[in-house]
Amino acid sequence: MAPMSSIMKEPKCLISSDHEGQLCVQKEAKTILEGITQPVVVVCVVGLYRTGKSYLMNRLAGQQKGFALGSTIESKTKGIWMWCVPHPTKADHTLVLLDTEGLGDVDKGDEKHDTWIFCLAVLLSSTLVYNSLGIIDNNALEKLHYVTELTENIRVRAQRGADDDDSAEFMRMFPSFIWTVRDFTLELRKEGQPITANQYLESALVLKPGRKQFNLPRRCLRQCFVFPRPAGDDDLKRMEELSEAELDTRFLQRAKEFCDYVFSSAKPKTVTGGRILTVLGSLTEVYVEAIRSGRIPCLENAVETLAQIQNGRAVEQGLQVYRSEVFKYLCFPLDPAELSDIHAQAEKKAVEVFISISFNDTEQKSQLELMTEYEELCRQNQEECEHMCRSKLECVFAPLEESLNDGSFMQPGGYQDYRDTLKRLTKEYRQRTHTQIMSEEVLSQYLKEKEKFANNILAADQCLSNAERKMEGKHTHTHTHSLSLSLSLSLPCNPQVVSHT
Ligand SMILES: Nc1nc2c(ncn2[C@@H]2O[C@H](COP(=O)(O)OP(=O)(O)O)[C@@H](O)[C@H]2O)c(=O)[nH]1
Ligand SMILES: [Mg+2]
Repeated sequence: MAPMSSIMKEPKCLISSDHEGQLCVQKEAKTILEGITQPVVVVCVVGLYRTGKSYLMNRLAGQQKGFALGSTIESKTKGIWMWCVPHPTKADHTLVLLDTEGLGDVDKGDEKHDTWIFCLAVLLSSTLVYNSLGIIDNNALEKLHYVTELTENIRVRAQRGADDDDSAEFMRMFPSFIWTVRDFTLELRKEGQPITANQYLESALVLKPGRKQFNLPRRCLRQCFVFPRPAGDDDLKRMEELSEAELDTRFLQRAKEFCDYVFSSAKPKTVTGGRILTVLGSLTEVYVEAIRSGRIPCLENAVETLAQIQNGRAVEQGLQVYRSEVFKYLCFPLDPAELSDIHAQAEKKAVEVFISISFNDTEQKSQLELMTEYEELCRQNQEECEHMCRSKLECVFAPLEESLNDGSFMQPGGYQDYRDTLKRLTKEYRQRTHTQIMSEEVLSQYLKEKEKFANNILAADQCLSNAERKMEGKHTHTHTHSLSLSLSLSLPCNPQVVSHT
C-alpha cells in the first residue's frame, strides 16, 4: 500500500449532507478508509464553531495548514472532514483525524443535523476531543446532553442486569474523552489552592450534582487541557501563517503536551469484545445508513453488518492463501490421499489467515468455503484422472479396436480369440493404471460398450462354424472368407445368443 501521507495530502470530506439535507458518506473518503488495513486511532473533535477546533487538528497532523480554518467552509460541505496520516509514534498504525464542521452554527446548522454529527463523532472515534472557548461553562456542559441522548440510542448486547454491567459494556464502545479549553484566562485555583486542569474539569462536572445525564459520560472523561491565547488579536486571524516563534510559548508548550498525550494515550478504535477495527469505512457507512433510514444506530446491528463485511474479506484472503498453497503442489492427476494432504496443509495456512482477519465468525464461513474449494479440486482431479485413464485405455485397446474394425474376429474361433484379446489387454491396462482413481470406472464403461460386439462375434462364430462343418470339403476357402466379410458388415444381433464369459 502507498504510504498514507501520499494518499492524503489534505483532508477530505467524509460525511456531508446531500441535496435533501440527508447525511451521506463521501465515496472518495470511504475508499481511502477501505484501503487502510492497519489499526486506526480515530481522534474526533467536536464543539461550537469557531473555537479553534480545526487549528488544533492541524497541529495533531503536524501541519500548518490542512483542515480549513474559520468560516471558509461552504454550508453544503459541513459535516465531518477526515485526514488520515501515519501515526507519528506508533508504527503500523494510522491516525485518522476527524474534524466536525458547523456544530451550533445558528445560521447554517440545524439541531437534528448537529445531533447526528455529534453521535457519529462519538460512534466513530476512539478519542473524542470536546473543545470549548474560555471556560468549561454550563452551556458547554449542556452539550453533554447530546452524549446522554446518544446513550439512550445505543443498545449494546450486554447482560442487562445490574446498572454497572451495562455501563461497563458501554465504556468499551465509548471513546476516551479529552476536554480542551481555549483562551483559558482563569487561574486554576479552588478555595485558594492551586488545582490541575483535570481537577478543574472534575469540579465543573460536579457542578451538576444528581443530574444523571452527566454521570455516564463523566466516567469516560479522562483529560483536560487548558490553552492560553496563542497570539495577539490581530495575529489570531492569520494563525495558519504564524511561525512557531510568533506563537505564545505557553500555548506551544500546552499544544505539545496535548499532542504528546494523544499520540501516546489514544487507543486504536475497537468494537465489542475489544477487537481492533480495520473497517472504519464500512462502520461509517453502516451508521450513516442507519441514521438516514431513520433507524436508531444500534451497535448490535452494526457489529453484525461489520462481521459480514469483514468476514467476507477474511474468506477472500483465506481463499487466496489456500489457492496459492494448493497450486504450489498441485499436479493433476493426483492420488486422492495426496490431494487430501495438500488440502489439509493449505487449509491450515488459510484458516490462520482467516482467523487473523475475521471477526465474530459464528457461521464458520471460512471452513465451509474451503470445503467447497476442496470439493471442486477433487472433482477436477477426478476429471483429470478419468481423462488420463481414457487415453491410456485407448492406447492399450487399440489392437482390439483394429481387429473389430477389420472383422478379424468374424471367423470360426473368432469369439475365443476376441475373449482372449480382451482379457490380455484388460490385464495390461490394469497394470498401467492400477494407481489411478477412476481407472476401473473407465474400464467397466468400456467393457460394457463392447458387450454388443461380443454378442455379434459369438453369433458370427457359431454361424460360421456350423456352416463350415456342413460344407466341409464342399466349398472353397474363398467362399468362407466372403461369407465372413458379409457377416461382419451386417453385424446381425442374434437375440438367442447372449452368453459371454
Ligand atoms: N482566540 C483563538 N483563536 C484561535 C485559536 N486557534 C485558532 N484560532 C483562530 O480562530 C479562528 C477559527 O479557528 P478554527 O480552527 O477554524 O475553528 P473551528 O471553527 O472550531 O474549527 C481562526 O481564525 C483561527 O486562526 C485559539 O486558540 N484562540
Ligand atoms: Mg473548523
